[in-house]
Amino acid sequence: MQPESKDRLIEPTAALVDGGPLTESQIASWRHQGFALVDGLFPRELIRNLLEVAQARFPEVDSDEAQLRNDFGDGMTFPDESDEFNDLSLHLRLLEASAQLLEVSVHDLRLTQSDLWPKYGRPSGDRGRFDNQDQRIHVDYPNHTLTHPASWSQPEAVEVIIYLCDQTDVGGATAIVPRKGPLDEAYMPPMVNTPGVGDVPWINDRLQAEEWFVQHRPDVAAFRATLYEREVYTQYKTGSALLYRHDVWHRGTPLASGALRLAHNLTFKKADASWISTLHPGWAWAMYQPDQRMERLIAGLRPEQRSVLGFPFPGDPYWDMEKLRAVEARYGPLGFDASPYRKALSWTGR
Ligand SMILES: O=C(O)CCC(=O)C(=O)O
Ligand SMILES: [Fe+2]
Repeated sequence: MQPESKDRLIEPTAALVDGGPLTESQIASWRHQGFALVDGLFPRELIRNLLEVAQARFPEVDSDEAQLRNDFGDGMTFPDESDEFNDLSLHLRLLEASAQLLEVSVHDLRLTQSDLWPKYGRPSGDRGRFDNQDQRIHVDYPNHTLTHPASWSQPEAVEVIIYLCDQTDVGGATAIVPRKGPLDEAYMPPMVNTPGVGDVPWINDRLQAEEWFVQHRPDVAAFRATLYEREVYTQYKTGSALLYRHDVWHRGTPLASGALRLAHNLTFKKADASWISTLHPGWAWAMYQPDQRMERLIAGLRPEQRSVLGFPFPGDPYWDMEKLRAVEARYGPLGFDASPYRKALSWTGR
């Protein structure tokens, strides 16, 4: 299940330096094939600093603790105490890229996932059915949405993996099955032939999941075998972003034994897609943290970034002068600038 021929390796392509940030061909790749692997979205320094923070946060590769980590629990989640993590989660170039893909304004996006987790390379052998080293091919929608993704031409969310390492150093490419077009058998809805959906048990490990299908659903096992045959593999670099969708077949592949891969996963949805859940505690829950990270973040963000957390945008009918004064009283001491909201309010005369 490792990449053999060069045409199965996907190299990142550069984002635009000014404007965009995604190029027409990156947008077309996401829209038609279901993904784009993009470089140059973020300042190198931000990525470098976040990598340092994350390396200090997680167990060392050769520790016993590292060997026990076999899934994506216990990562860093938004809002973290690290400014770098929060800055990357709401980086304007990332928001603009997601807005381009979903064809909405940045302030009509909502953040529903931001977590960073380590993956440790471990020797092969039976690692258990929930192990994430060599994942079964899957789609991500089941643990993001209460319903089923809308038709392909009406995407409701963008998923992102920002890699903080180089694939050539650590392995662990993400395997993806590019969609061939509207008649592609692999992408005919409903997409239910995957572990954890309907009466199929949730199994993460590839060998054990496929064994289950061979035993219980041989026709589905044959279908899934075609997915593995069609995989391509991300040759990511430090700072590359994989932009994909909740309805794209993909999976994590094994790391080099003894290696550590750090990756930051995010999802942005369209504001009105209430059926797509936020994966973490509600953002206001962090207002209980003694370090006041969330208050400081809200106070310092730009209006469109606040809006991505659900804070009403300037001009939103939510606002009247009383509410604005109260919110200003709350965050003003931390540097909140109410003027964009006040200006929009003066236009509407409320
Ligand atoms: O680790 C990867 O490259 C992909 C992970 C993934 O698809 C998942 O955990 O859902
Ligand atoms: Fe996934």
